[in-house]
Amino acid sequence: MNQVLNYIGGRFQAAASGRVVDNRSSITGEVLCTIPRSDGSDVDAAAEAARAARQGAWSTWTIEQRATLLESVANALEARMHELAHTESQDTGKPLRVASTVDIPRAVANFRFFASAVRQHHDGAHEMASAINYTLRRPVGTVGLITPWNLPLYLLSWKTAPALAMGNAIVAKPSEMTPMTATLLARILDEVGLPPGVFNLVHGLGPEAGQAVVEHPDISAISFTGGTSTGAMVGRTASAQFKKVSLELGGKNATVVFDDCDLDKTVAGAVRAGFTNQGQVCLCGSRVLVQDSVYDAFVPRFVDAVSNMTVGDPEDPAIGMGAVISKEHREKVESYIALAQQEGGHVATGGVRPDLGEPFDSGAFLRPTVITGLSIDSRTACEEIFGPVVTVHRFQSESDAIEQANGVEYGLAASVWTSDLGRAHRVAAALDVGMVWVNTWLMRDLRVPFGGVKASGVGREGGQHSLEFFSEAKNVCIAF
Ligand code: TXE
Repeated sequence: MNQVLNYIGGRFQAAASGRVVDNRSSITGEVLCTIPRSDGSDVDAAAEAARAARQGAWSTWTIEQRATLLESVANALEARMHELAHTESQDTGKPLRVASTVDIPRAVANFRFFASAVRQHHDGAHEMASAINYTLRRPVGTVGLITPWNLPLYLLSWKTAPALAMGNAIVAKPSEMTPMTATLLARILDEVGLPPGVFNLVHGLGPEAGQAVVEHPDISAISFTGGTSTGAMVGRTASAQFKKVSLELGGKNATVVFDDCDLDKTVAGAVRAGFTNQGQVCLCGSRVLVQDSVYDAFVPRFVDAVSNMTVGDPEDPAIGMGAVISKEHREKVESYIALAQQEGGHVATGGVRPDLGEPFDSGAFLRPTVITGLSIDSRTACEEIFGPVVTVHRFQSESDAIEQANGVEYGLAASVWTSDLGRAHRVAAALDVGMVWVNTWLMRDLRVPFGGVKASGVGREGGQHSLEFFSEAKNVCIAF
């Protein structure tokens, strides 16, 4: 895949301007491919193709036809699992093992799940003394899907499947840093017979192609996953045009460790929560809050487990962590490690680049890092780093734990580790977040609401929440 193309109106094509941007490997630093540097004119063409598709045969497709198509997409993704996983790993730097067991299987599951969910979705009827109300669900129209680089196909499929299920047309803008599996998805949608113009893919830079999607008057809803500051801009622009908006943004999630936890499970869980996908998941537990009475038992075991993690060639099945997304991102993460030391933190493990030899020394690898001794309100402990860096803090009581966990601008997720059922319920209820896991992390049921509060976003995705976001409810009241 030397040159990735846009997919507009059923045709693979370059940007109208002919301009391209390089997409570099974070594993070796080499150019993997070029992508079209699309601008407003490409987004206009995509929105026009989407409008034509909505006015064409697509509007007559039944729920059953759309669900069957989603199943065909799932089957086609599954048949190309190896190619997709390999491409995702090369494009992101994540271990091939992770792409093969998490990212691509989840993309398959997203299409299967929404095929089933849309068949079963129903709205209630409300009877009155002399009338009955019922709700019709109509597509929103053309929807803009803007996705990040950390879980490229996983997140694009999480939005594409429910948007198609509800009969919308799509203009998708994947991250410029990870364009490749989106292009493979476009090929698959083409092959399984989605009518031209229903799914359009526009590659390019955020402030150019992404901004044009958000601003386009014919795009009626925006589903965005990405950074909080970008999300704020997207929200402002889209709301001013009365578009529906779903914003899934950043997090600074707490892993809360009580002294009555199962220590073995908690250490393993905290490592997984901290460092999955090189710490580049919005749900990652990047602040570990540990009860004082178990701090000295937990921290050395946690640090030891992190020290033993392997970092290197993403194709090596035994590897624990691959590369972060880019050298620029590694520099940002390293600047936080330097800041932590200025703020009085102690690097208990990591903080350095591994010595892997070429070609990997030209990539963006970083040892997993644990920092202790920081104040809970230090910048390092409060700002989203989005890399393999975890800070560890002490707390005394349940109420301290809740106060510390809630003391950040974000409110996405938390995990609570305890064997006291009452405490689990109390703490889960008191945390200002959209999702709480107890004695686990990132265990997902696709039916449940997904999303955050405060600076972590607006709205919920998942199950009926996604189907409702990607449709408009219309009430019909019939008098007897
Ligand atoms: O995200 P951006 P970036 C966080 C994380 C990371 C930071 C920046 O902290 O370090 O965000 O990452 C498109 N109008 N997360 O720079 O910029 C962009 O092209 C419309 C958290 O990658 O938010 C891409 O497709 N679109 C996160 C998408 O927005 C614009 C995952 C996300 O890019 C745009 C990733 C604009 N003006 C990063 N500017 C999570 N919550 O999972 C950019 N884009």
